[in-house]
Amino acid sequence: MTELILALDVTDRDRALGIAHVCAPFLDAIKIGYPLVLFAGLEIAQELSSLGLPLIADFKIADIPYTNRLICEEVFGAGFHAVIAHGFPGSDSLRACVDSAHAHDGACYVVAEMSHPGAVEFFPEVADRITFLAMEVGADGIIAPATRPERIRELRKIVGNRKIYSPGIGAQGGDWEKASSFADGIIVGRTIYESSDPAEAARQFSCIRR
Ligand code: OMP
Repeated sequence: MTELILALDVTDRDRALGIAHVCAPFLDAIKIGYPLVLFAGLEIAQELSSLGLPLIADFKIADIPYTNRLICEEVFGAGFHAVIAHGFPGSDSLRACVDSAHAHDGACYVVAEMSHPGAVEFFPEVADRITFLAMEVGADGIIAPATRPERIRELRKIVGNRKIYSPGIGAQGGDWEKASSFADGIIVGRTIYESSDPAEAARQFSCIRR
């Protein structure tokens, strides 16, 4: 079964809560990033906690180890269950995120390669190294692009049984079928939350992914 993760990049607290509630039965996790947290605060994690779903904080953390640790402590203290971090700042920075996540019984996922068109300018050259680093420091998995499913397949060789979550389905042009044959989970935002019926859109993903 491929997991379905809702990217809740909605900049209105009440709308975000409403969409999360109606979609929840079809989801395996909710990913929340700057767009929603900047509007609604980290408290949004507590407000979503009654859904009983893992909450992934997508801050693409990319700082020095000390600052990374401070960020992670705030995020896990607020009730999130996982963080997404960048690997390019290096092993010490990434290890700070992984160690903080594991100290809270949480998870850390590392951006190996991004999904947007501009990602081809830098990422393909470093994606393998970032993925090896993620495995070396004990990260729980990586983020890899649904827009380039052949890259997910390649990175799988490094990741083994650890998780690959894949964004870029729908609005960015990625195909769910190809991505879900190589990834453990798909991350879907606009195709669900901009739908006239978000619950039905989530339900459809939840059917086709099994
Ligand atoms: P939609 O394009 O609306 O489905 O949203 C995709 C979600 O995945 C957004 O929250 C992005 O920030 C996130 N994302 C990417 O789109 N591409 C990446 O390479 C990495 C991420 C991510 O780390 O989640």
